[in-house]
Amino acid sequence: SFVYPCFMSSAQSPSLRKAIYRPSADQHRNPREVRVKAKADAAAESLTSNRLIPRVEEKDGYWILKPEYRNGLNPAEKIKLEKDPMKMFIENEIEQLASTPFDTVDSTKHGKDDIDTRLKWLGLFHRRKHHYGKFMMRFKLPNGVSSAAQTHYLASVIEQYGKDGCADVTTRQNWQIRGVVLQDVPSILKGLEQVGLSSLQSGMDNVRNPVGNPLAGIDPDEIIDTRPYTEALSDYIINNGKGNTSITNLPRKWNVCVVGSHDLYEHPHINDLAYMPALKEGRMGFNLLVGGFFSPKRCAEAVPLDAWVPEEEVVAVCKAVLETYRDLGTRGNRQKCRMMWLIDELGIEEFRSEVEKRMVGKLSRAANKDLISQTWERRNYFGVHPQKQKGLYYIGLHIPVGRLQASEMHELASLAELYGTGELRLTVEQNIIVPNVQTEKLDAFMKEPLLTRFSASPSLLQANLVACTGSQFCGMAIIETKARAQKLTEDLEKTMEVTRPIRMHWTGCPNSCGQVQVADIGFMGCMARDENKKPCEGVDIFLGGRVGADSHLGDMLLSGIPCKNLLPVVQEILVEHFGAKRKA
Ligand code: SRM
Ligand code: SF4
Repeated sequence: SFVYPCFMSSAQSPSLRKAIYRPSADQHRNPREVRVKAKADAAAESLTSNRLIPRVEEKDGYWILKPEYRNGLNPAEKIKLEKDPMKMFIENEIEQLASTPFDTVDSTKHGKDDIDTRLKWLGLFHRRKHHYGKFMMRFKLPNGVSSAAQTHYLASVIEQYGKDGCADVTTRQNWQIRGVVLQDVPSILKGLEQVGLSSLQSGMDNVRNPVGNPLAGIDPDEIIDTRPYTEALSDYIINNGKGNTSITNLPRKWNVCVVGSHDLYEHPHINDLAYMPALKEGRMGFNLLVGGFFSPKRCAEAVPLDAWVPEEEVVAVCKAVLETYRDLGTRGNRQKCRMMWLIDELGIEEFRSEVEKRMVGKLSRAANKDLISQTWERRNYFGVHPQKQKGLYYIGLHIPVGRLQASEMHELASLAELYGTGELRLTVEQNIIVPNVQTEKLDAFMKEPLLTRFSASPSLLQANLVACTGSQFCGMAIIETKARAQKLTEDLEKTMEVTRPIRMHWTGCPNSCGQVQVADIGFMGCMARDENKKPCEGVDIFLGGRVGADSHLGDMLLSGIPCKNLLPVVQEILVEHFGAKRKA
């Protein structure tokens, strides 16, 4: 039988069994209530009343750490203390920064901190390591809905940067654009405002893009249209594009999603706050999950808060959860600052009562059951599907590893205008859905040449392929991801026959932006050793992540596989775990 380059198959090899990374129940596995209860009991015993005193206070409109909590801070906290990053937007410091020569700004520590860190509050990420002087820009695109004007505008920005300019669909159903130079930022910010987009608060210790059902409002089987909620959340988060300083000094990043269908396209189990549609006494509302996150040292699935809110309190409870986290979260070791660490420390009941304190009125206990079917099979959104509106269809298109050039964005937006309403829907698998196409226009749409590149019927291996940015642009990357993911998938298609979709995710480092833990097969970048013991780019391979009703996180199966030896390893995994056959 086939021998892995590093290990035997997991069933056969004792050394591999030892090497398999098994996260403790504490980290991954799913006995949610048991874990939370145990922590709550321990926490209740050890909590002192001082622990519930807020650690931040408002000063001149900004939230800062009280002096008595400034010991042992991590570097990001020190940068925030020196100057609130939102000042660069709210007090328009960006104008002056953009008109100063880049080298001059970059010649002081303060300037470097502005460029590399504080500008992330404006959605600007300096690509110092691989593209000095060039920025990636990220947005708020609630529910992943992009109008034709927005898509054309973003395309027009990147096209002026030639080969440096391109765009990505991200794993939070968002756009990112590349090649931006500082001097252009003030005019880009104005352009964004004109098309109803904002880049505010999209990096560092801020709330990320609110994710919703990509089929919201058009899916005949949806439970609830998530758009009003994701939009309301986004409006609150960035204060309608003016910046919301009350939540821009969080202890760490924070993710939110609103679930709209049984498919759980939104990945509620890996968000810091997830709204699960649930009826209580005949009223529509949401049960809440809290604390899901990934980080290099720990991954945790969200746990129930035992709370239900009616529809009209969606924003109020988000605000209360965020303020609890802002006030009480710790700000030392960056690896221990995500909200789940606070939940663990306080215990879920105490955390819940702190949330309640920050709301007007009482927080209801969870509805007995949410409305998510436990037996639902997650649907494939590629190709043509009827909408709930008679005579209209949506068409799911595959965007290889989420990467687009300016001309392709323009063309997609134009097609959406010609055949639909101009709208595009971005998905967390880095794909795009074109909604609102009339029956009589379907045939012509399906014949459009762009569909040879962005297929409506991608192969079972290509369809759900996800890859984070990787070393082409990301300074944290250990390996290149997007091109490699494509190449391996093409090689697998040539050599293997599969009978069902297989979700392969690539992520360039343990931050897991490419969410390998939710994939059927996940590839996480690491340094490995080749046959001559020389260091080379490699991956740790994850297996068994599930999405949908029985969602849970996958485990590491193999570690340190050199990328160049990957094809036979993955072929074997496909045969052993996914019933694939080798082509003759
Ligand atoms: Fe991420 C940092 C890209 C989704 C966990 N992520 C980064 C940075 C900003 C690092 C940097 O400064 O270079 C990456 C920018 C690279 C670039 O040039 O594009 C980056 N993350 C991405 C994107 C673009 C991956 C993609 O190709 O789609 C995703 C953007 C989403 C968005 O629109 O906002 C992206 N990142 C995620 C996700 C997935 C999710 O949200 O479902 C995660 C794991 C989930 C989570 O956060 O709980 C994720 N990114 C991280 C982390 C680890 C966080 C932690 O608590 O340790 C970092 C590093 C950090 O924050 O210290 C990070
Ligand atoms: Fe960069 Fe790592 Fe995130 Fe990939 S997983 S985008 S390499 S930080």
